[in-house]
Amino acid sequence: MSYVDEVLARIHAENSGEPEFLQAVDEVLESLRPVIAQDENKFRRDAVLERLCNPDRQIKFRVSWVDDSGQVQVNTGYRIQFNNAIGPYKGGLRFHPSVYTGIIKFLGFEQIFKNSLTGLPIGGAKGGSDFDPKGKSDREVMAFCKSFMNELYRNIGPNKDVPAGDIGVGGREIGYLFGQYKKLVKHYEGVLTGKGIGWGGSLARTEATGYGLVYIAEELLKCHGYDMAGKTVVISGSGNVAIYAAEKCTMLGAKVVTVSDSTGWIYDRDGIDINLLKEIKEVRRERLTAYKDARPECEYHEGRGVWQIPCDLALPCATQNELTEDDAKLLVSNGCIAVCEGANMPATPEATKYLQENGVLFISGKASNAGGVATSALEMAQNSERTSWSFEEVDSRLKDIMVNIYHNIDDAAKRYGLEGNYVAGANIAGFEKVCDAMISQGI
Ligand code: NDP
Ligand code: 2IT
Repeated sequence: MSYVDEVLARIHAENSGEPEFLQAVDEVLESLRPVIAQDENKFRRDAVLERLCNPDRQIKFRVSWVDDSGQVQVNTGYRIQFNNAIGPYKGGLRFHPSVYTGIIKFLGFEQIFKNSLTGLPIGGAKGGSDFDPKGKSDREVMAFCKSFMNELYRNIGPNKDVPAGDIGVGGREIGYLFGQYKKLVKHYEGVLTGKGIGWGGSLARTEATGYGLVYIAEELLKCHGYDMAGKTVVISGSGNVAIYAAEKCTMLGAKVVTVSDSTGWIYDRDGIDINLLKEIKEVRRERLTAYKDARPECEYHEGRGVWQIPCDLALPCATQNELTEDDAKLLVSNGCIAVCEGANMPATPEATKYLQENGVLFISGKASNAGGVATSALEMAQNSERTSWSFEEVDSRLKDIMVNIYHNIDDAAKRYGLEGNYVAGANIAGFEKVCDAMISQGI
């Protein structure tokens, strides 16, 4: 049996209740076959793949807090520190009722390769809770965040592990978490990223994941003879990543015609009104039905459905496995040129395969959404220097990073005779740097 197959069998046997984690591992290890085949015995002897697929440590804790009625609520908190071969652990926190060990493991595993692709010194981790911020008052969110940090603080630090936002964790939550960390350790230090601009945050971090996604999409299109201007773009989600992807597409002269949330989706033929979307989602924290109320000429549909709308570029920016093989078929039959993942693992393996086999340019999330964590690393750099850079400075570094990622994954794919397979290119390029560091540092 090949070394890759041995490890896959072992990882599947040991993690059978965690389908999202297994999906992420399968994709990466399949891509690494040609790399491993070059010196299979050495990789096996060093147990490189087993070490990569088993987190350094998993922290799981109880979070008790009091709701507005006086009832005590109990949730579970997680921080999974996967790999720190190239820098301190880094990765977001997700607050969503679907969170369990398998989700955090898949995200932490992806984060190793993504962070490596940024070219910056950050290792891979992820955390979060099954807490659902939806419908909670500000005070309840604060109570939860403070209690969550009462456990998390002992495991993180600016040179150890630096969390940030993800689904359900934005500027408000980072503020409450930071306040409690500071209270507990009595240090003012850059332990979280995505902080407010007045207290250690970086300009352009809020925009970074969405903008970065569009910068890499623009480079991909440019290298294949297309221009962003005039393109029709379909986006899913309406959170941090979706909003700023839509904003940058619009700034570049493309037209974004859809957004979605977990209850429904909007089709706005005239182009999504970004300011209205921000007001509804970032300020009022309302559902997309409020967008329809404000713009009665657009269409609102319950459930899911954005991928049926004809487009040139599709940017899934909501959650894992939200773009299925049937959706991929619709995109292909409507003449879609490219799909770039804003979310983590939004396309199912079958969808990815179908898109690639039918000539759609496809960049996987660990490359295309790396702009968020890259800018988090820039926030860490600014905190270390006790300075802050201008929006233009951060934004131009972000753009350079995304353009570099595109060329690195393109080159890696070509080196292994897989030209145009950016999924394999991203997995290989992300792996090479981490693997070299692990081997250099010994056991
Ligand atoms: P937000 O919480 O800001 O927004 C998430 C959006 O996706 C919301 O519109 C939400 O709808 C929708 N959504 C979430 N879960 C589901 C679900 N199960 N079914 C349908 N819709 C869903 O999160 P972000 O924008 O930050 O994150 C979106 C994706 O991008 C995630 O995959 C995340 O891991 C990834 N990502 C985020 C980065 C960041 O910097 N924030 C960086 C890199 C990747 P609703 O409000 O109704 O739940
Ligand atoms: O998935 C991701 O890369 C993030 N949620 C951002 C992580 C970070 O540390 O900025």
